Amino acid sequence: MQTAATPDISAELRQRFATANRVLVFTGAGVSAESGVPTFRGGGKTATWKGLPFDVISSGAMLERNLPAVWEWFDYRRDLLRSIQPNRAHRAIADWQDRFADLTLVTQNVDGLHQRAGSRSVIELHGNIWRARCVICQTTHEIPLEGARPDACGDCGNALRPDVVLFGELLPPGAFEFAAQRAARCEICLVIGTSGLVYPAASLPEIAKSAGAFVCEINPEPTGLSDFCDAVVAGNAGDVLPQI
Ligand code: BV8
Ligand code: ZN
Repeated sequence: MQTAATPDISAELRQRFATANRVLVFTGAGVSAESGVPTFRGGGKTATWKGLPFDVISSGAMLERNLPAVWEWFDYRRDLLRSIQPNRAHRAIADWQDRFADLTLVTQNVDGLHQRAGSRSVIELHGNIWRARCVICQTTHEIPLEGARPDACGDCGNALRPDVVLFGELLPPGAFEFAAQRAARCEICLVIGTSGLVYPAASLPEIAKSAGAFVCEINPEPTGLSDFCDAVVAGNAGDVLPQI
């Protein structure tokens, strides 16, 4: 059994990494787990809120019914994030921007930790917890790391909502299409810290694979995507990424 500190990285993966130009990195909650952000479906700390399962409180239907409850859930999560730092996995991915000619980072996460670690152009398929959006004119407002969030739209005075894609809601226009285009061109697709259950995001590795990319999963657990990956490195992202 490999210990966490010596993940099993094949010579083939190293070789491909050494020669690749176009790399797509696809991340999920697992890349933030070592920073202390609870994942949604792994381990004991599955996210529920006041007895409501995650995909109920984080749904478009709940937002329509009870916006204040959804704000309370997101305010709570932002409070947790205030004292959380990016981890070695986020930093390794940020370093790769200068290592590959053409690196695309696509994340399902809303925590903004990739940006705080120095990643520049991040495709956020599910939005960002540090942004609010007007329910009427769609104007977005940054939410400061410290201090209260704006409670009404600065342009039209109407209510704001989290600028996050909830279950049953459409992804930001163009975000998925752009990510799919990049997935169809990449040589290597790294699938890091995702259970691969949420669509359409989870179809990106399949798009990369069918376009001929070498797909490698990095996750301590097997997932629904593991079987079609060309390589699987069983380990924590914070241990594995700095060693690839
Ligand atoms: C859409 C923002 C189309 C919110 C998120 C029924 C009703 C409504 C919709 C559906 C339905 N059935 C299916 C759907 C579609 C639904 C979907 O796919 N549901 C799944 C669950 C069945 N998708 C949608 O609703 C999407 N929209 O389809 O619209 C449409 C068409 C017409 C009309 C209307 C709509 C929108 C999906 C976006 C939902 N929002 N987040 C919030 O954060 O509160 S998704 C949410 O799950 C997070 O963003 C998260 O990132 C994402 C995926 O989870 P993962 O990132 O994979 O995290 P998870 O905890 O699952 O796994 C962690 C992994 O990390 C594990 O494998 C673990 O082993 C690993 N790990 C742990 N530690 C480490 C590690 N790995 C590495 N290192 C470690 N240290
Ligand atoms: Zn407005």
